[in-house]
Order: sequence, then structure tokens, then C-alpha cells
Amino acid sequence: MNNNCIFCRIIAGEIPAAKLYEDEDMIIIRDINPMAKVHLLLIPKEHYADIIEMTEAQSVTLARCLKKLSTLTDTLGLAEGFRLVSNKGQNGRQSVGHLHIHIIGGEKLSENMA
Ligand code: DGP
Repeated sequence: MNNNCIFCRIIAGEIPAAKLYEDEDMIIIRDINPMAKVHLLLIPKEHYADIIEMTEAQSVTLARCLKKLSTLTDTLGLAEGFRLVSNKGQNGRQSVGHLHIHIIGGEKLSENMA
């Protein structure tokens, strides 16, 4: 855990968040600033900044998280489809330095990815 990391503090229960799912690998919460009807964040519990820092073992855990997500889409309101985004660095406009994947859906999304 990194005490300066807002997502580590949410995972530890120190900061409240709308947690929709939790297991030993990850939490899924509602984004505080939603950009679509459904805007969730899949956050691995281990602290690392992004896929560049990610170890092989962490990549295996992340794959397990994504596979689990595939079983949760109906209950999360994503049955009609969704978009996964992970911002990295300044150009990607990453604002929280703990790897997370935005899960965006609940409506027809814009074609514009940028
Ligand atoms: P990014 O810019 O890709 O690093 O995304 C960070 C996201 O995290 C951003 O969409 C807003 C969200 N966020 C930041 N702080 C909090 C918080 O305290 N609670 C929740 N639920 N979301 C947060």
C-alpha cells in the first residue's frame, strides 16, 4: 500500500467509494466524475503506476481481473457493450498513478477515442 495513493486508500477503506465488486485481486468502483451513464474503474489491489511498471506476475493478475470482469458485465449494466481505457502518463492524461482501467458504457459511446 502507498499511503499517498488515493486508490490504495480506497482499497484500504480509508476513503469511501461506491464499491460494486471486490475480490482478492481488485475492486470495481464508480468513477467520481462519470463521463457516461456507466463509468466504472477496475483497480488492481497491488500498487503500480501503469503497464510500463507492471511485472509479469501483475500482468497475470490483471488478466484474471479482466476475465472476471467478463462475467460481471450484465450485473454492472454493460450488457449492450462497453469500452475499456487505461490512461498512461501526461499525454494519456493519467491523473492517478495507480494502474486502473476505465469501464465506460451504459449508452452508445462517441466514435471519437481521443
Ligand atoms: P485517470 O485520469 O485515467 O488517472 O483517471 C482517474 C479517475 O479517477 C478519474 O476519472 C476520476 C477518478 N477518481 C479520482 N479520485 C477519485 C475518488 O476519490 N473516488 C472515485 N470514485 N474516483 C476517483
